[in-house]
Amino acid sequence: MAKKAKKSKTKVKAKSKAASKKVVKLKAKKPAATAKAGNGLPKPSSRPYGAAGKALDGVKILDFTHVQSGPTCTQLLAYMGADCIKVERPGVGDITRGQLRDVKGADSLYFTMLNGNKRSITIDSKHPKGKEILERLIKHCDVLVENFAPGALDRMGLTWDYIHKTNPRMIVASVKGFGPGPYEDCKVYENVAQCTGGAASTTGFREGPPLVTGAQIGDSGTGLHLAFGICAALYQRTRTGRGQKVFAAMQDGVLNLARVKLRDQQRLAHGPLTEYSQYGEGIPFGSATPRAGNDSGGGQPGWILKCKGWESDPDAYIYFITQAPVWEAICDLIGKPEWKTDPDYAKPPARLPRLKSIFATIEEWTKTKTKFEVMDICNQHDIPVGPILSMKEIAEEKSLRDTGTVVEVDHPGRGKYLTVGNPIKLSDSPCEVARSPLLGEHTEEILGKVLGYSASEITEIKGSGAITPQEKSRAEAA
Ligand code: CAO
Repeated sequence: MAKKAKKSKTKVKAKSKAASKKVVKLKAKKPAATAKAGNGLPKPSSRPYGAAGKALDGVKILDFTHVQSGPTCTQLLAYMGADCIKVERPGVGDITRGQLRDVKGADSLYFTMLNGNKRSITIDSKHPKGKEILERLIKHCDVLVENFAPGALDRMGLTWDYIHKTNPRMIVASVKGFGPGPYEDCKVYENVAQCTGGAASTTGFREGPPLVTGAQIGDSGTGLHLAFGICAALYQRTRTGRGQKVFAAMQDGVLNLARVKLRDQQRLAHGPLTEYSQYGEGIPFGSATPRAGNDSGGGQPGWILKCKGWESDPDAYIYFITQAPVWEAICDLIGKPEWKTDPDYAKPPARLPRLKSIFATIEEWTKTKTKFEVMDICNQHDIPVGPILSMKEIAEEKSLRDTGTVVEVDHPGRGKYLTVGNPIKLSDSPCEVARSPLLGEHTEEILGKVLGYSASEITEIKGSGAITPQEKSRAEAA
């Protein structure tokens, strides 16, 4: 045995000798190897982190988005440094400016929280002069982003063929409700996507109807998918030099976020889903993934439990995960040390049929403490739990303000408001959140400074009706 070990040691030595020989060889080829390691990139900047510009500096976006899905996408790109030029209908603008208004006459929070860091230009895209301005914008920009109803962009004359001919480098990014298929022509809003993407049928309690979630996974979720596609297309363009179409269907985006439920659909063919509390309750499974209440979507069972004050505070709850590695600590905390060795509780498979009664027992303990006390105590033992935070608590949370995830900005029409800053933090691309633009606030600036129209041309454009409201639009906006 000892001999064998010695032999293999020698082998290792021989191998490492060969390896060091290889290193010597590589060293001899130093200039070529260095060039390859650099991957054709410039020398690393010597500027301090955060002082070398922003990730998408120089990227120009022709932002034809409205409502939520598209604006979410372009706001993220703007947070990353892109110049977002939002084109809006004269006199009307993005419909959300006036929806769910809280301050009379001012842009709504619906609009202001989705359109920060952008510039606004009003153009009637169906007016001949408006079309001419748009052509200049298409030549100027890198990406056109839109989420009109199916066919609307084509009806404006902005077909892929026309755009690609006008600017072969332009990336055309679209959100639609559905991909090609029976529903491709349908208009879609958030909850339609949640329902058709598999989220609603798998959300809620088994005994109740399907449920939509408060998180806007159809709109904001798809906007996020689209932003990722745009960044990938921008990167590919650095090699190909040409633009491409980027398409994100809301149904697909929701399904991507609900993929664990499609996982469970396939598992059903092989037996019951033992981590669903339905299994422990002895209720048979049907042919499709059922609603699972507050069961965890992963392999570690969890549930929402009442905490001190639950009788009067609708958010006095905590999500509690009975993660297997900390099971013994949970037993000690809740006063059930005997469960550590009891064969009915000691191992995860034994616990699965008893989840309901186990969580009821843990709840007797959590009910004696506030959700924050439970959080503190459990974290000392590495037990994963999460308090149910109300929007009020989130708005007031200092750490979210400190990281720039919740930001207060000032607006000339409505005063100070809170918005969500960039949820994605880049160490070399700082994000300063700016207020949303007023309708057409930058029209003249863009016509003159970006598109090169002279002062007399701008006067002529103003007189043409291409950037000012027609009587009908004025009436609609009122
Ligand atoms: N100048 C002139 N006309 C303009 C214009 C401009 N600057 N901007 C928009 N318009 C016109 C469009 O050309 C369109 O006219 P046509 O119907 O004659 O072609 C019209 O305004 C309305 O556009 P729309 O159909 O997109 O808007 P809508 O309010 O009827 O529908 C929505 C809204 C969201 C259902 C639809 O746009 C849609 O399905 N979008 C794709 C999916 C999506 O993003 N949904 C998320 C919405 S957020 O919940």
